[in-house]
Amino acid sequence: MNISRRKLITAGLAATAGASSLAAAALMARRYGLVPPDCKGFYGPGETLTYAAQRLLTTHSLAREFPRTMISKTPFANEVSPFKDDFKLHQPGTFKAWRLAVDGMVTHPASFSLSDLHSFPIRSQITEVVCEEGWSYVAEWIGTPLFEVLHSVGVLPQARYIVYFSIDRDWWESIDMADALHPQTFLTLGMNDGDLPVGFGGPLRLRVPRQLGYKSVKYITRLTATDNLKTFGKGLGSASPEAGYAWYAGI
Ligand SMILES: Nc1nc2c(c(=O)[nH]1)N[C@H]1C(S)=C(S)[C@@H](COP(=O)(O)O)O[C@H]1N2
Ligand SMILES: [Mo]
Repeated sequence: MNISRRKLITAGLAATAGASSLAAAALMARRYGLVPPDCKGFYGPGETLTYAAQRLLTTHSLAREFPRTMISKTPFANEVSPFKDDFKLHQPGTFKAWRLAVDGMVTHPASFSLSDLHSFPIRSQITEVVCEEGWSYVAEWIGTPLFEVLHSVGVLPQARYIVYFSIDRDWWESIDMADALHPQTFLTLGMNDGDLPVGFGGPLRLRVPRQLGYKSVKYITRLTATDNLKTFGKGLGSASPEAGYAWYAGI
């Protein structure tokens, strides 16, 4: 999409939202394929407007990165559900048997060990985790950009979303390809120069720094590429909208 067309649609979205109803803006977003999976219901038109406007304006933007001096001295690990036996089997130790399955709309479905993941290019970023409850912290995250792994399995061009699942069963999320291929979206293996502690999602966490903390799911075991989110859970794109939170949580 060229800039002037993008500007035109954005202006159109803003104008229709301002002038009359959000529903009119949502109609327009639908015409351009900018509708999030949780577009129905009371908050639907608002969600659509947020997602569509963000995608048109900020496709290539980076989440803010911080200098090393701003790394939080005491980062806060949010509480997670009690670990079940399948996780405890991996603890304590080096998570030698941990696997990340990658399947769905890919040419070469694969299952990666942590050391397989370490053989991809490793990058680091100092970004903030922002919880919807109002707290945040800054940390260094070390890992391989998700796009490296997606390229290696050959994601089909028809894929529109990456759905990701945790061993922590209730947690699963999805992101569109703009975020999945974004250079700051990391399969995270380390934090602040060390291994990723279990409290912060170790051994493997997907960091999505352009969205709120709840999209950065801990204990990732599977990724799947799809063109349709309707077949997952209640069809709203992830566990969050099922609990009343937005699927798209851009910051
Ligand atoms: N598997 C799993 N991932 C999760 C959560 C969780 O409870 N389980 N909490 C989420 C929420 S709501 C936030 S704000 C962040 C918190 O990250 P932190 O524990 O590193 O502070 O993790 C997210 N990822
Ligand atoms: Mo959160």
